[in-house]
Amino acid sequence: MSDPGDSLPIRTVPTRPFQDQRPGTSGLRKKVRLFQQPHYLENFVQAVFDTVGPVQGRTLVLGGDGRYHNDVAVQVILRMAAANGFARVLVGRDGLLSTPAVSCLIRRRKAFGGIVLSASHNPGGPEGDFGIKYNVANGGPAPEAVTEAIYRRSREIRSYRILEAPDLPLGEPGVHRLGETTVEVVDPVDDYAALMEELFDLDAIRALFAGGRFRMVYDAMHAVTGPYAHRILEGRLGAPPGTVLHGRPLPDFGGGHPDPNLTYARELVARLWGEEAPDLGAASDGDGDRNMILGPRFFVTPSDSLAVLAANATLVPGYARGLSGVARSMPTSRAVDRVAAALGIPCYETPTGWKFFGNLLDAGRVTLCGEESFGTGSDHLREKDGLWAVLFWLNVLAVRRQGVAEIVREHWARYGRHYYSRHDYEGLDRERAEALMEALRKRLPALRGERLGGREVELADDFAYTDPVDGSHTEGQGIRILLEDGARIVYRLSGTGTEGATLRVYLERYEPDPARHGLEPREALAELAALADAVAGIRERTGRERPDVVT
Ligand code: G16
Repeated sequence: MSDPGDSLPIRTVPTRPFQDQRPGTSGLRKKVRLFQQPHYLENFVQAVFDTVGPVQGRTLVLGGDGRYHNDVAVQVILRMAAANGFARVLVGRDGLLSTPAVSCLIRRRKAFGGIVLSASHNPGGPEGDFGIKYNVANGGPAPEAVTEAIYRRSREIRSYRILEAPDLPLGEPGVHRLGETTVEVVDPVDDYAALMEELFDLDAIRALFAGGRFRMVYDAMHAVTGPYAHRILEGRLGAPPGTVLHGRPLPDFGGGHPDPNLTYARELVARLWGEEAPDLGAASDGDGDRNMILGPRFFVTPSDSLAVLAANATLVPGYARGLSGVARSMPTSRAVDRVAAALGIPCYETPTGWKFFGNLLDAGRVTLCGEESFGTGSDHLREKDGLWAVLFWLNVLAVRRQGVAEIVREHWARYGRHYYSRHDYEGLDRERAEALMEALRKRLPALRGERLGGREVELADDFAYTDPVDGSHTEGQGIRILLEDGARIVYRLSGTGTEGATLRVYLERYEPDPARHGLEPREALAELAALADAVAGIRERTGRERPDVVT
C-alpha cells in the first residue's frame, strides 16, 4: 500500500458556473478543448457530488474508455472524490473501464455510484470529444430527475473541493491511500468476466470454436473492449489469436470512428463481405456498450438482433427460466413486439436513452431490452453491453449450430420482417433543425386522418412517456407517424452530438410475406424515405441531398 499521507491539504477553489453543462441522452458530451478549460470538469464533478450526496463514507467506481484526456480527468476526479469524503474509490487499471464494467462493479461491489468517462462512439483525440456520466447505485445511468438536478447545481456552483496531491500510479492493481480515502486499482476485466461466466455456457462456445471449424472476427476499434475481448474470446473461449482486431485501446482510437456500424467498421465489413468470410463478425464502440452483429455478407439490424435474442433466450443458461418482459426505445423497430406477443409477455416502449430502462429492470418487469442504436442488454446490468450481446449470439449459435443469416431468415419467416433503416443528417445548423421539428409538430393535428402514399395516417404524435414504475413523465421524445399498413416514420434530434444538430429519421415497414423478405432495405424503404422527406421538407430545410450516415 503506497501512502501519500493522510494529512494532505484540501483546497476549496472558487469558480464561476458554466451555463452549458446540461447532460444529454447520455451524460455531458463536449469537445475535448471545452473540457480542458480551467474548472470545467471540476465544476461538473462537484455538481454531481453536491446533487447525489452526502457522499461521505461511500464507495465510488471510476473509469473510462481510454480516450484522450481520460488519464488527466481520472486523476482530477480521484483528488476531488477524496476531498469530498468518499471512503473508497474503485478505479480501473490505467483509468480504463468499459461502461458495462462500471455498471457491473457498482452492482457487485455494492458501490454508491460510478463515473464513466466517455463520449461513447464519438471520435477521440485532442480535436475529438470527451464526456462524463454519472451512474447510480443500481449500476445504471442517473435518471432524468437526477441529471436535471445536476444541471441546476452546475449553474449555481461557486466552488469545488480538491485535494492537493500528486498523481496516483494506476498502472497495476493495488491499494493506495489518498488523504482519508482508499483508492483500489482494479483489473478492468475480472468482475465482468466472472459475470459472463455465470450467464453463458462458455464451455459450449469453446466447443464451437474447437478444431477451427467456426471462425469469428471481433473489431474492438482500438477502444476499450480490446482487453475484455482478448481475455474472454481468445483466452477463455479458445478462439485463435487474431480473432480480435484493433485490440489495443488508443487515445484517438487509431484515428478511427469507434462506432460499430457498416460505415465505420470498414475493415470488419470487408472481411465479412470478402473471400472465406468468417462465420460471425462483431464490433463494439468506444466504451463497449454497443454491438454490431454480422454473418457472412449479412447484417443483422440491432432491432432484429434484439428480437432474435428474445426468441432464443431460453437456450442460454442465464435466461433459461424465460423472460419477464422486454423493452425497446420508441424508434427501435417493432420486431421484438411480435416475439413478446408470441411469448405472452409484456413489451414496453420507452424514450431513447438507456436510463429509461432502469426502473423496468429494477422492478423485474423486463429481462431484455434494446435500441436501434446498436444497444442490447438485460437485467444482468443496468447498461447496454456490447460483448455480452456477442456472447449471447455465440451461445445461440453453439446450441443451434446454424449460421447467423439462417437463424435470422427463419425468424423472419415465423414473425415477418421489419425492414428498417435510420438516416442521419449530421452537423446541421441547430436553429434550422429545431425549426424543422417545430414545423412538423405544428402539422401533427392536420396529419391525422390524412393520406400519405395512398395509406391513411393512423397516428401522428410527439412521443411522451410515463414511467409505469415511478410515474415520472417525459415529453417531446420524437415525432412518429404511423400508417395504416404498419409502416412508420419517426423524426428526432439526437441528444448525443457535440456539433450543431443531428436529425435522425427512422423508417420501418412490415412485410409478413416470406416471398418478399429478400429485398435490400434501401429498396424496400425507398418510398417511405421519399414520404419522410416530403412530409418534413428535409432537403429543402437542410439543403442536404442525402443523409450522411445510413444504418
Ligand atoms: C446513447 C444512449 C442510447 C441512445 C444513443 C443515441 O448511447 O445511451 O440510449 O440510443 O445514445 O442517442 P441519440 O439518438 O440521442 O444520439 P451511447 O452508446 O452513445 O452512450
